Amino acid sequence: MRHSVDLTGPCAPPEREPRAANCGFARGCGDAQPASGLPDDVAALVRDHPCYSEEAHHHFARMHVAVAPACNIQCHYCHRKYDCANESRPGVVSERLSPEDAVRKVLAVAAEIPELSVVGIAGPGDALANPEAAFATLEGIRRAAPDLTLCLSTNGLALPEHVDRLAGLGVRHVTVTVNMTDPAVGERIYPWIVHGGRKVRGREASRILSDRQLQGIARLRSRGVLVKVNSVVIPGVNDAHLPAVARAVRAAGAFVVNLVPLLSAPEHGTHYGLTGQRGPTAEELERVQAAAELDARVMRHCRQCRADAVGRLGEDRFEAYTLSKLPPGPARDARELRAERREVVERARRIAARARAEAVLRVAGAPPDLTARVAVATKGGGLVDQHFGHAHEFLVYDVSRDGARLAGRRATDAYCTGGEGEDDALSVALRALADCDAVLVAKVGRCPQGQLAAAGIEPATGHAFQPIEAAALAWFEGFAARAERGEIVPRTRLGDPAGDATTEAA
Ligand code: CLF
Ligand code: SF4
Repeated sequence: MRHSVDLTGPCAPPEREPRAANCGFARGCGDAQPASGLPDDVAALVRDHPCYSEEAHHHFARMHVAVAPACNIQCHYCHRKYDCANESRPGVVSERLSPEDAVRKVLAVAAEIPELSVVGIAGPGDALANPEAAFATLEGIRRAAPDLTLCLSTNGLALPEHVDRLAGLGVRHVTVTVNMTDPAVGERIYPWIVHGGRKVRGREASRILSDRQLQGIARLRSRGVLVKVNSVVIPGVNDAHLPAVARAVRAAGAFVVNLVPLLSAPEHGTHYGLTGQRGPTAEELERVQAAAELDARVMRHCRQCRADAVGRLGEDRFEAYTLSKLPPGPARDARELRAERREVVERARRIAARARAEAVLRVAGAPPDLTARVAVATKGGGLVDQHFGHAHEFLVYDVSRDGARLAGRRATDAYCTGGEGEDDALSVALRALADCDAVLVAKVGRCPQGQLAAAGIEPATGHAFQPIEAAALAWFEGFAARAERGEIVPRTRLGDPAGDATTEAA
């Protein structure tokens, strides 16, 4: 069942004129910035960055080098002592690196993963609270592998004084985590900061932090750096406030906003985890994203990476690249290999774009208010090519005659382990996909097939190995035809966001 969505709450989007189907602006007429169709210079900056471009994340990999152990603030959702190889969340890291080791590791990884396009510093503390190590690392990578894009993530407290050096080094992508602009909200997230050599607490701490974050974003923008803002969605603390945060950071010059769910399991040992502060449901997260999207471009494919993550988003290969496992001696220069991989990706992109355009033409006659939600199992590479039982996550797309748009991702446990189906994992997957009309997979076993169908989720293998968006649209073509023949009653129609109708087989 698609859950009903309460759009009357604090995050409800304000009333607005309906948007024309061909309109590229999030707010319809009056918006200052198209949701798509970027200026050429910006398009070039996001094209191969797996976080700044949803499409690029199918093809390109990133790696983080954990050279920044210290932090200058405390967030109630952070506890960096905890480490677990199965854990994927910011701040978690298996080993810390010196700048020299970081450069050595980057070159070793780049020699084996030609789709690597970005190297970032994302902790485990704050990159700019460790400026010597951070800049020595960035400079070393810039010298050794100038074709790799440099990226950095920070809480923003020490950002204003480092903007010029970052820009001078050719860093064009910086993420700032902004969870509030209102200190009354901030004092419930940050117990203290260290500023000017002293510990500051309470609202004053959040006021200083917010001022410096907005100042830093504006300075970065003035130096031509693309700023991504991450905001942690904390129900009952800042969820209602985040649309205002999105407005403020966009006004300061941020390019995209990434709203990520609070992770607060008690075993993580964080203040929120220990005091019972929960994270948002998938539905709550989507509601905040929809409200923020009225004012800013919103990222929906974040995987909340570890500070030592390696590989494409959604795959974690960090264990294969610990220092003790790196090959001895200098790594080979793999620049040519990376250039060849870029050409392969360009060919795949052209094929996917052609398939998408053809599929959009085929669904052009579908009712304008008809929409469906489909989950996709993919190994990466932009194809529907994962077995249902092997999927650890599904990408969820909203599909209509205008195209297929990523709505988010749903993490699950792989149902099939060692050839056996796990009932518990199947229940997790069924819950995760409860609001989907179909799941597109390369293959699916008979048992899960039956249970998916019984839950109102069509298991579809007819689009295996097709590019994702074209596959989703091709499935939608059949869905629209069945709806027209009266064989199904679609549970949602565009303009009926409550989505509380049910799908019924005729
Ligand atoms: Fe890393 Fe962050 Fe750069 Fe990406 S991650 S520093 S912008 S290269 Fe990406 Fe990971 Fe989400 Fe970050 S998926 S947590 S947004
Ligand atoms: Fe942890 Fe990052 Fe917050 Fe510092 S800024 S306390 S490293 S989450």
